Amino acid sequence: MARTALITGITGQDGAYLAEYLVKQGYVVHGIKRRSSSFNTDRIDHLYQDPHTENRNLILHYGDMTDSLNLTRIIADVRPDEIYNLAAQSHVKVSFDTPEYTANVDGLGALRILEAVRMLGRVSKTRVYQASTSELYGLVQEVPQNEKTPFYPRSPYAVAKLYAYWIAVNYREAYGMHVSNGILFNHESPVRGETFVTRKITRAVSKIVLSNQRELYLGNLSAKRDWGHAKDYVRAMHLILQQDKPSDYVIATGVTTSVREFVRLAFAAVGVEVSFRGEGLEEEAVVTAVDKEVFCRKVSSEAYDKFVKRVGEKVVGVDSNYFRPTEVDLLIGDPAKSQTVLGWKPEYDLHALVEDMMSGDIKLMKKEDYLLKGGHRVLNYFE
Ligand code: NAP
Ligand code: F7E
Repeated sequence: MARTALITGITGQDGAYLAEYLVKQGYVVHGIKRRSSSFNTDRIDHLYQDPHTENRNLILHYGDMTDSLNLTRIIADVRPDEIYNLAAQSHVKVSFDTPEYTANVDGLGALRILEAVRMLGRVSKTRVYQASTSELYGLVQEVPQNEKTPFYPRSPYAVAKLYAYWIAVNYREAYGMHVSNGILFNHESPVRGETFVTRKITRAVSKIVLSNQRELYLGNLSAKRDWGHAKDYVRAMHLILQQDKPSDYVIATGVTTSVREFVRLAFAAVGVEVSFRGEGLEEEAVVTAVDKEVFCRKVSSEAYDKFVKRVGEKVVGVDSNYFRPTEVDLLIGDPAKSQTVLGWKPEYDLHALVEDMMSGDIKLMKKEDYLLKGGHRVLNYFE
């Protein structure tokens, strides 16, 4: 019998990669999708099966993390072997604007899932993965951060996720439930949400080199993050639920990089050298050189002729609107436990991640350009 997984947040970055991975492993995957005025299934369209198809391995259900009746009914109907609770209002800056909603979805949402499993008598039948986060470390108390590092959350998002982390631990200890926290450090991909900093950078750099945008504005360029690839991180989620005993795991690369350096790497991926000058709100990046061979190969020779005229010009500036009321300055994870216990190792390093994101966005921006000029092709991120 195929195993059954239920993924909340299946339309998000991780939900899409996880669904693809589990379908390949032979699972029947159920996903919860909230109602929206547009389809919002771009990331999983390549997996979608018409409801009239027999023996489907991807089935979507309408639902919402704020609706416990709905979540309970879905869990009762699906009777999953594994639940991956990935749904969240996941943007840290937005959580300062929507703190109550974030607490409801990210904090109480986790409780609703756990309590539904318990009420339905599925404690020994359903394993639960809770999407915890390196944001829990916030104002870091130790460098690097491991499973024993004390938490110090710095945003409504992180505080909501702190509740979810501890309610998961509590259900494990109180009821013997197989529930585990994956404390995942930042992970990105070509389908990362467009307003997270890495994707904001790779999209903008792609538009800038295609001469469709002049400048990119960012917030704190000095923030440092431990960035990995989502494709590697969903493998870790699955491994965590395959362990005999539930536990909590840090998933990270062990390498940290500043936002400023990520910008430099994104331009470098298409043969453009930029250098930073000035400080604080006056800091900016200017183009210092263009490698013709790399640029023509990665972008196009047509675009080269236009872009090369921008040597010496500003392409990146700072806008204080992107600063956060309380910032997380430095994150770097210690993945020793996940490497030894789970045998997990990432395949992508930062350079491979930047390459993947830049080639995805160059392709996408060329298509958007084509659409703007009257083409009618449907954009599909996974093409
Ligand atoms: P994401 O791309 O923002 O996806 C979030 C998913 O949650 C989307 O499918 C979204 O639906 C859904 N969602 C939001 N509010 C909902 C609600 N009220 N009811 C039902 N579904 C709702 O996030 P991600 O990067 O894939 O991250 C997955 C999980 O891991 C999140 O819990 C995040 O907080 C956590 N996490 C992420 C990272 C990271 O670096 N990516 C690191 C650590 C932890 P829509 O598509 O309709 O918006
Ligand atoms: O910011 C700085 C910003 O929004 C990273 C979520 O997936 O990972 C993510 O949270 C850093 C911060 O991710 C801009 O101030 C500078 O220091 O890409 P981000 P995040 O806040 O680390 C964790 C692990 C999660 O759990 C979350 O769900 O970059 N930064 N300039 C900027 N950030 C953004 N978004 N936009 C800027 O213009």
